[in-house]
Parts: sequence; C-alpha cells; structure tokens
Amino acid sequence: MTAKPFYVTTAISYPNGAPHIGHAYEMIATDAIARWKRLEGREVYFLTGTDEHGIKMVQTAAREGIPVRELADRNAGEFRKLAAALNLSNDDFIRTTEQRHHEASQAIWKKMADSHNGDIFESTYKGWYSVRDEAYFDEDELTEKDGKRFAPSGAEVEWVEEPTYFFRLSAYTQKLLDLYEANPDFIAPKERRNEIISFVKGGLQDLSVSRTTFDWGIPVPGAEGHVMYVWVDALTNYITGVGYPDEQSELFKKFWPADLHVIGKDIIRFHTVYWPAFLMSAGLPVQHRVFAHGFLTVDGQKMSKSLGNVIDPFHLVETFGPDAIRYFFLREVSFGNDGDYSNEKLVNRVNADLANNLGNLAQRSLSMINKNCEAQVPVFGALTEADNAIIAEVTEALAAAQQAMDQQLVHEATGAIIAALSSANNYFAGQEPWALKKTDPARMATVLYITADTVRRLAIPMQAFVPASAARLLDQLMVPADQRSLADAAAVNALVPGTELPVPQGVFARLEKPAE
Ligand code: ME8
Repeated sequence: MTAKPFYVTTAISYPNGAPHIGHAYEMIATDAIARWKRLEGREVYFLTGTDEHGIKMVQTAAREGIPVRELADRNAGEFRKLAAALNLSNDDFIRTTEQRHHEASQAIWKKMADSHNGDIFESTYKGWYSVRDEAYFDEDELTEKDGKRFAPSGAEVEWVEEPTYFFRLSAYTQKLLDLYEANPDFIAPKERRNEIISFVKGGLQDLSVSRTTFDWGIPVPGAEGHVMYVWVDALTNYITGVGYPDEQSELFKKFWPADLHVIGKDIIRFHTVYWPAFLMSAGLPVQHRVFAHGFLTVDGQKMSKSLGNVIDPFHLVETFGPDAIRYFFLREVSFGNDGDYSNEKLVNRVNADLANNLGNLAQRSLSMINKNCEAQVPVFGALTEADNAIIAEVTEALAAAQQAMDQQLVHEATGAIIAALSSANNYFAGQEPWALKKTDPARMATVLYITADTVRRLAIPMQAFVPASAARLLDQLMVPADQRSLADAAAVNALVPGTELPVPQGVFARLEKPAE
C-alpha cells in the first residue's frame, strides 16, 4: 500500500513547571490520532516536545533561584517522562534548546529577511506584552482593573519599549484570507475558523519578532543583542523536527507540510495567522490543518495552584493506569470543546465502557470457548439473521468511526465503537449460548465464533485509544501482529477456526474511586 504519509504534532509545552493534565490531554488525543493513522496503514511521524526560551522561563528560573537551563532540563525531563507514562507513540521529542533547532530557526529567519518583500525590518516596539501568554496585545484587546491592564487570558500585561526587528505581517492579510478561503478545512472546529477570519479581516499589524532586554533565546543572525521572539522559534520546531533546514532530507520531503497541528484553543492565532505567514514568507508550503481542542477544568473549576486543584498526571497514571486515563479523555470530552475531569467521572466511565461492556463481552465469550470448545476458535455454521445483523452493525460502526477520525472527532469514534459493543452484548445475551450448550452445541459454537470475531473487529480500532489493553485482547484471540490494521477489522469472520487460544485473562479491572 502506498498510502500518503501523515505528519502530526502537539504544541510544544513551556517547561516552566511540571506537566499538568491539560498537557496530558493534548498528548493523549494526538497520540490516538497518530495511532489511528498507523492503523490505516499510513506512515506516520508524530512530534512532541518542549518550548524552552522566552521571558517566562527566565522569570520562573529567577524566582526559583536556579539557572534557566537547569529549570528547562529538569522539566523537559518530566514532559518526556509523561509521554512515556501515557504510552505515547511519538517518533521524536524536540527541545528548542537543541543545536538542530537553533540552526533551523536561524535559517527560516534568514529566508524571511531575504524574502522578496524584505519581510523583516528594524524599528522600535512600543506596546503591551503579556509574559504568561508570551504575546503582544493592542490597547483595545485589554481590560483595565485597579489601574492594571489584562490580556484576554486574564494575564497582566506590561508596557514594553525596545528596539526590535519586525515581521511584515500586514503584508499577509489578503494572502491569509485567500488561504482560509481555498482551504475550508485549515482551521477546526468551524467556530474557530470564523473567529480567525474576522480577526484577520480586521487588518493585521506588523509583529515584533526580536527582543533585546534578555538573552535566553536564539540569537538573531547578524544582529548583536537581539534574540528571537519566543513564538518565532517555537513554531519553527515543527519543521526542525523533520530535518529543516535540509529541505532535501528524506524526512522533510516525506512529511512537510504537516498534516495536522493539534493545539489548545488559547494559541490558535499563533498557529493559523503567524505560522502560515512565516512559512509563506520563507517560501515553504503551509501546514494542512490546525485542530484546536478545548480546555480542561477539574471538578468544574479552573485548575490553579492557588485553588490547589492542579492534578498531577503521573499520580493519575499510577492510580488508574494509562489506558483508563486515555479512554476517559477520549470518550468523555467532546474533542474541540472544553471538558471536565473528576475521579468519579473517570471511574464511572471506565467501568461502564471498558470493564462492563468490552471487558465483559470478551471475558464471557472467551471463557465459554475455553470450557466448551476445547480452547479453540470454534467452527461456525450457517449464519442467522441475528448473526448477520450484528456483523452489519459492526461494519457500520467501523465506517462511522473512520469518518469521525477523518475530522479528529475522537469522542464520536470511541462512541461508535462502544455502541457496537453494547449491541454485541445484547446479541450475546439474546442468543443464550449457555442454554444452547445442551440443546444445540453447533449453534452455540456459531454464536461464540461470531462474538469472538466481533471482539476482534472492535479491539482493532481500540488499539488507537487503549493500546496496551487492546493488544492484550488481540493476543488472547491469537490475532497475528500483521493482522491488526483497520483493513483487517473490516474483514468479516477472519478468526481461523481451530486456532488454539490461551486461558482468557480479564483485561479491564473494575476501578474503585480513590478515597479523597
Ligand atoms: O502554549 N486544558 O505552551 P503551554 C487543555 N509553548 N489544554 C491545555 C490546558 C488546559 N487546562 N492548559 C494548556 C504553549 N493547554 C506554547 C506552545 S507551540 C509552537 C508553543 C495546552 O505549556 C495549550 O493550549 O502553555 C497548548 O496547546 C499546550 O497545552 C501547551 O501549553
């Protein structure tokens, strides 16, 4: 199969603190998308990492009384550990302090400076800056309270005046509008697209892209005392990760432009306005799509250190295991909308869908096969209407899940699979194979076969969401490693009668809500 390669990224996180569940959520969702594409048979490159420069890092390190590099090293290590703990399938982990990234950032800078419009020019910036957002704001975007001014995020802004280089963003207003027009899928969800279009229609101002008041950044080539504005180097990570500035490298040729940048809703402007403008200026193709997910709250409240409700994702993994957490977020949060985490919701959701639904169906059917069919995949006879109906329903659910995943509607994909599993449980209960044992053992064998093959067909897509557990289920069905793709899930009755099966082991334990 020569399916198109697929390049997907998360945002790169600021390592000014340890990762929180918002970071974990973005990693999990992007991993599910990457794994799904691999199940489609596509060659996937999945990049995540850390965004280590900028004034926020400098200020946090100063508060902690440690060198900024030490802060970056310590927390970048935590983000890398989190990726492993969540069983991410990322192909690389980029840190913006790496040499390769300095080279890429200086190379794109030179391309922008040398572009036909001369997109980079020297001037003086005077205006408002929010350190928490690492972003500039116009006066009319701010709110005022007690003599202080605040960005839309709620972060306080400060007045900045310094000689800087500017990027001629104003020259890209029409080019960006043309890009959105020609590519209706460039920004998802749709409401976000409308917001960005009206923002750009309002006219774009040139953007200050260097800083002179600190030195924790990538030096601007040929301009002593200037480091790049952190977002210029941060966005560039997406091309560094595939080999830029070597545009002839295998990785770059195969994977750029990126198919999908997965980010949170607070950083859409950077990804759908600045980044495509930088790329156009540098003469590089623009990414295909940006999907902005929502924000997570905890027990209905915004996560904050002062509220003391910041949840440590490592603790969650230790308590519930990675697949439970992954499944919860992928099913419970409608992708693109905000979502809420609570222990109770997690336990309820995982018990209902994984333990009682999928786990129960697998365990009951496999135990019966083990006891009554000599622990071999049973031989099936003529199919009844009920058999054909459940087979057809699974086929439809797989198609619906595929359609949902084509638009990153992960919650709909998991929902379609779980609905088919519920029907399969009803089928199993309705056919009463335990009663058929005495009256019609051949029919019992057929019911058990159809159920086991249904588990196979639905466990295959579940590999994207709960990779370790789904793999264990497929192992119990003795499905060969090279027969676990979505094309194999589409195939009906692919289990081979007579195949010896191991003694079944429960894959999904019921979770208990931890004591507060
Ligand atoms: O923005 N719920 O880094 P970051 C869901 N370095 N997602 C959340 C979240 C929450 N409560 N809080 C943050 C940055 N995120 C930049 C990105 S990309 C070239 C540079 C998401 O550590 C956030 O929206 O503040 C972003 O996508 C990611 O986590 C990293 O956030």
